[in-house]
Amino acid sequence: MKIHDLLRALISVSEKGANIARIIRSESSLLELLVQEKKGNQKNERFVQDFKTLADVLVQEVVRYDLKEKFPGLVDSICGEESNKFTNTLGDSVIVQIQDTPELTKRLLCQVLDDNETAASVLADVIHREVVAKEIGVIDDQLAVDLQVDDLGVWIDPIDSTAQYIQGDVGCEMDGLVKEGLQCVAVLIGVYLKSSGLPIMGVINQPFCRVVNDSWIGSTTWGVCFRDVRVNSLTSQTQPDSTSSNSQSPATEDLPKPTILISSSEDQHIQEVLSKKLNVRHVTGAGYKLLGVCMGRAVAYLLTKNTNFKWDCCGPHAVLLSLGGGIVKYEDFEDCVAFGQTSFQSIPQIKYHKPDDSTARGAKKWMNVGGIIAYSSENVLTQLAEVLQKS
Ligand code: 2IP
Ligand code: CA
Repeated sequence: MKIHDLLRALISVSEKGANIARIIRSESSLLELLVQEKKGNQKNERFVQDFKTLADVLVQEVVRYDLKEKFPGLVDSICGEESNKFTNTLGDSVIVQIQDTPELTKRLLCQVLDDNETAASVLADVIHREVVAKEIGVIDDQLAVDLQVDDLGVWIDPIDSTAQYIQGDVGCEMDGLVKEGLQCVAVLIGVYLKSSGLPIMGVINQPFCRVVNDSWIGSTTWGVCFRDVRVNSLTSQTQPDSTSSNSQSPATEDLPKPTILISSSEDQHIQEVLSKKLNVRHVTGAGYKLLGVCMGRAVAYLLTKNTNFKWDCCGPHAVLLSLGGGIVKYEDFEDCVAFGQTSFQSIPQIKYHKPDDSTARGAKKWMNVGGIIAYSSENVLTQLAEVLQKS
């Protein structure tokens, strides 16, 4: 398999996932299911207590099914955020997997959707609809490099920012970023090497990027960082790094403060420290914050807590590496700062092949323990260290 074959497949399957996400919000029969909360008796004997879980699982399973069809060797190496096993209160289980025909998929969906034929049929139709990948064009030559299938692992976050997806508000943009809203939703797919644990390819698909004629238009960002191949969909659009020195630049005091993205649940003390030298913005969604850094709308995303996961970071991490940035563990960086280090190249990048905490169970097993710093270039770490050292 060549890099461009897998990349094309990731881009089209992410687009299929994005289509499912958009259709669920635009078809009234499905939207109704998405926003309704089943309570009390209504939950009894049902497989899907909340349709949002099914929406997540469907996107994940479509990605799994399509990749498996194209690259059978990948089948046991594709992992996602969600479990595809639905169990009702009577203890019966249904495994949601895409079937080989729309009719069979519809029949399976009917089981978990309480015989809602309309919803099952709309979903089966979009799941089996062919999506053609956007052309990745002239860079194909650079991407004609062989990959060893048995060394590849895939992480899928089918719908990142699920809460924003359900709420369905349109976020108001300021300097190219929204605080919250449908724009924060992302389908994230990352490929890593099992041998090194490092990401090599990633796709960030924003199903709800902007509204044109009352319809949502999506946007896809991708990147590859494998051996000496560094290619991405952004390079020509990336903003100049506001932290790099340039003799033509205005005096430092005239420069706007660089932007750093954080979660609204971030530790208060660190927020105060960062605010002294940086423009701190609360933005929802791990994937959306990482996309913001990739697009040059912020120089970094800092998270001190254990609240994000391998599937949140793997795809965007590959894009950042392709741009000369990266993602390291916040605690490792903090230690270097405490020791007065000024170079941060020795800090290992976050890895994706094994749990950070091998004793953890369930989703926690795949938590990024010790927080993260995602950065657009090495200079950003130096600048952040100065800010933290002075605190
Ligand atoms: C969530 C989602 C949240 C994010 C959290 C992720 O993923 O991206 O928005 O928290 O880290 O795990 P925050 O917005 O505070 O950064 P999901 O929606 O897939 O559960
Ligand atoms: Ca997520």
